[in-house]
Amino acid sequence: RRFALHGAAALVAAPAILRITKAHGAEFSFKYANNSPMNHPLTVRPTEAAEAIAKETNGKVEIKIFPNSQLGGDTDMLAQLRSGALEFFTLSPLILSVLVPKASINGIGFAWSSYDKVWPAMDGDLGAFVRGEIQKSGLYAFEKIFDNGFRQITSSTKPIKTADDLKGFKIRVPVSPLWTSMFKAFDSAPLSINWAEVYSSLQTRIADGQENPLAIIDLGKIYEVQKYLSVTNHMWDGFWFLTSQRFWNKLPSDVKQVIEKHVNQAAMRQREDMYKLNTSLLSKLKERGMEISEVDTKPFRAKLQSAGFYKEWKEKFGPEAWALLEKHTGAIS
Ligand code: X2X
Repeated sequence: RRFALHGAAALVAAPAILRITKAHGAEFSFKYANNSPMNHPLTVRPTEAAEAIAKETNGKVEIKIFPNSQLGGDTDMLAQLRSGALEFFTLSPLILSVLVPKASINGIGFAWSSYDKVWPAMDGDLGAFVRGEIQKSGLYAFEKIFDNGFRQITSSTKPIKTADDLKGFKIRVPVSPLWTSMFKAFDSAPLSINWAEVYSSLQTRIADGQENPLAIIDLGKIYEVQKYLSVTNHMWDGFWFLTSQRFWNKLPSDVKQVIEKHVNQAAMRQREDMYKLNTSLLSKLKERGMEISEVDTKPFRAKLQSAGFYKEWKEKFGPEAWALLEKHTGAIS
């Protein structure tokens, strides 16, 4: 539809359009989209990268930023990326697993004890394995994964303190088989909903709870519609910076290099921002009125074990991927 409009406008006012194009000077104009708020580091750092890319290419490469699910929910944006309507997009590996099944491996419940284990794995062989799987799907993931964080459970109805409290709990999860499976293993009633609709689904009580890192709970104003927060750290989640090979392979290599360099740098800075947010926001969320529970996570993990969750996913991911995971996390099951 947009192309048609441009075409018509060009017929009517060709000289003006030519002048604008020339003054503007960008030879390549691309879009980067995400699901995150304007002030979230996943928007802020790629915006800086876009500025650095424009500067280094003397304005030849322009990347416009579309945060906050402006272009649609995550699963819509993934479809746009694949069809070529969108050039760059950051997505949780767990949601990406609807296309690349093994991409969700980092999301196994209670696998990671700390970031010290996460980064060497994702920057090393586990991340390389997943990027290889992504490559097979026709997409391309930049080397450095961005951080989302360790996820915590929130609720509007009751504090979640034990694995039993999750029984029958209507919890929103992102659109991803691993997420649904994990909360089914807790005997919860998981609802798959894109982030774009989470606030309203909690407000209207379609779901009673959700789970996310502290940064998104704060910047997404989830505290306005949720009362209780349990520090479960049940999963580590990131965002792959994705493009499609069909698009990417057509770019001149100097352009590719500049983009990749600045995006990978943005990822490293974004990780630092996220670390600061995710380790400092608990007291702020308390001030905002949330009731915080520190929970013993061992029984949660035992519940996943007895429900057969680890066994099932070990088989699904297969021995190669599982061995790479356990090399970094230690034995999981
Ligand atoms: O959808 C979510 O919960 C979020 C914001 O954490 C992701 O992007 C996976």
